[in-house]
Amino acid sequence: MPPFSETLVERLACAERVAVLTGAGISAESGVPTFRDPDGLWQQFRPEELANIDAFLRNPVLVQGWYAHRRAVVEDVQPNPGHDALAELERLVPHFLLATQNVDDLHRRAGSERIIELHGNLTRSYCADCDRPASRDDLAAIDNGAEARCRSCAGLLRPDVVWFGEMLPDGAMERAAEAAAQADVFLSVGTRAVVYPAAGLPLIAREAGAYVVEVNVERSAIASEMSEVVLGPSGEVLPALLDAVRAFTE
Ligand code: BJW
Repeated sequence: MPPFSETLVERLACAERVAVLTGAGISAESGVPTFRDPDGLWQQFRPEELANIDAFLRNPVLVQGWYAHRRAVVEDVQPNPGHDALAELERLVPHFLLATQNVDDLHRRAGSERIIELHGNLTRSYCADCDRPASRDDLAAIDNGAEARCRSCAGLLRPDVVWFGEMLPDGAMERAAEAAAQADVFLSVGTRAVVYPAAGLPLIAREAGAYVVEVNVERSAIASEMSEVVLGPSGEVLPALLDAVRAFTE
């Protein structure tokens, strides 16, 4: 017995519009640590120490080093069958949008194209003072335990990610919210759903009448609001769901 319902398969197979929100859990099976699970990133580092501008300005070497470590981790791993299934789903559905909270670039590497990166992308950096984009060479000082600084103005270089208290990229939330409000089916995959405004997207979809489904190894903060909760690793659940949708339409 698959862990999902026939209703979900039918809704997805017939959907004109599908929107998806992903979180750290979808990359867990690639070997990228999540944020808040027992072996997650923030068990070693408290979020308030690292993921806000004040912490960065107070201790740039620590924060730049943490992100350099994470860049190395994501460059060393591959997208998993969960990422692949979402890239494939995009090709099956007439109108599709994937909003990800992840900064690891794995959806793009899996072939997804209709992506909104709500929290930015770890592979890019820029100057915190003059906004000039930084190259990988500009970050070389980090490997020697020194501050990486802008070659134009000597400002500190920071990752192109969204920290607590910062605005999401221009228009990102608006586009994601519009897709959520129009979706026939909305999938919320591998997120604890505690960080806003991203965690509000499934609720926007639900309020607008979508069939809203959570895929997670455990129930999230908003599981009780879902039309259906599918418990299991996304790298197994999503390919199985895709197979079932294909079988339904054949
Ligand atoms: C699996 C699995 C497997 C494991 N298969 N599943 C409204 C209400 C309350 C607060 C706020 C609000 N609006 C704004 C706020 C403040 C704040 C906020 O949300 N705070 C809360 C914590 C209370 N939000 C912000 O500050 C946001 N900005 C903003 O709102 O701007 C407007 C504004 C500005 C100024 C003043 C006021 C308003 C910005 C939020 C930025 C979040 N940034 C981070 C860091 C990004 C950079 C980096 O990567 O370092 O984004 S925080 C971190 O959490 C990261 C993640 O994207 C995000 C979400 O985490 P996620 O993905 O849910 O990960 P986990 O680890 O928590 O969960 C993993 C899940 O996977 C679990 O459920 C597992 O079970 C599951 N799982 N294996 C399936 N195999």
